[in-house]
Amino acid sequence: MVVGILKCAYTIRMTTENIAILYSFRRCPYAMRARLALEASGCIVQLREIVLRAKPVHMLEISPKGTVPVLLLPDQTVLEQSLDIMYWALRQADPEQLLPSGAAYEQMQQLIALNDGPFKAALDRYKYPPRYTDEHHELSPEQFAQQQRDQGAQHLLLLDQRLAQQPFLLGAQLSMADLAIAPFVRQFAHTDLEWFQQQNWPHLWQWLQRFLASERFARIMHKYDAWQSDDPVILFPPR
Ligand SMILES: N[C@@H](CCC(=O)N[C@@H](CS)C(=O)NCC(=O)O)C(=O)O
Repeated sequence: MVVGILKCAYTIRMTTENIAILYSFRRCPYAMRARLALEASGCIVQLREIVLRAKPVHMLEISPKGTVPVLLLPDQTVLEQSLDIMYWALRQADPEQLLPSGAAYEQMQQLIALNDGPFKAALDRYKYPPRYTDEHHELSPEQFAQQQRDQGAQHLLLLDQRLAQQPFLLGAQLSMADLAIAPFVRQFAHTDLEWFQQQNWPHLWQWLQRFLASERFARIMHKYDAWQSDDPVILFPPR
């Protein structure tokens, strides 16, 4: 039985026996960006919510590195990097033209590299200083966290400058860059929301608020119980 007739090329060929499987974790920013792109593409997948401390055996069989998101395609291809899942989804269908091309594509790659590299490193250290005690040296955990917060803030100030010129990271329209980066800015903001709100980055704050208030964000943050192997199929995005 065909269960989805949408623009997404993969979904048009999809049958109930042949639906891609997404292993996901609701609060993970990498999984969020994957779900955002899937939602934007109109591609339907079966969602399996996981608990990080008890990963499903099947997930580890197809992707032994043990991180989410993981997407298993009907032809058994495994996509185990969030960006690969975003590209896959938007190449299936991109009704809002979120995938940039030319110079904008290069800019997006640079922004994502800064986000996933130095910004994410600072975010992790700011959020979880006890995990990095060997890097604290003479600093107290609080001083270390503050140092890392300030490093992350340098990057956010650059995003704010960009957003002072244009409503979205690459220009006048929402793009994959916004979807790939906003979940990480959200996580940084929520580490100490009061501090975040006091900073002088009004354009970044507005951009984040628009993202958090969007219907799309609400849809990808729908809550699911942790998946059990005998559960019925749960289709994502939710109807
Ligand atoms: N490079 C990966 C990173 C994914 C990642 O690190 N996900 C975290 C959750 S946010 C994870 O699964 N960590 C494994 C663990 O904590 O056991 C991607 O882009 O998908």
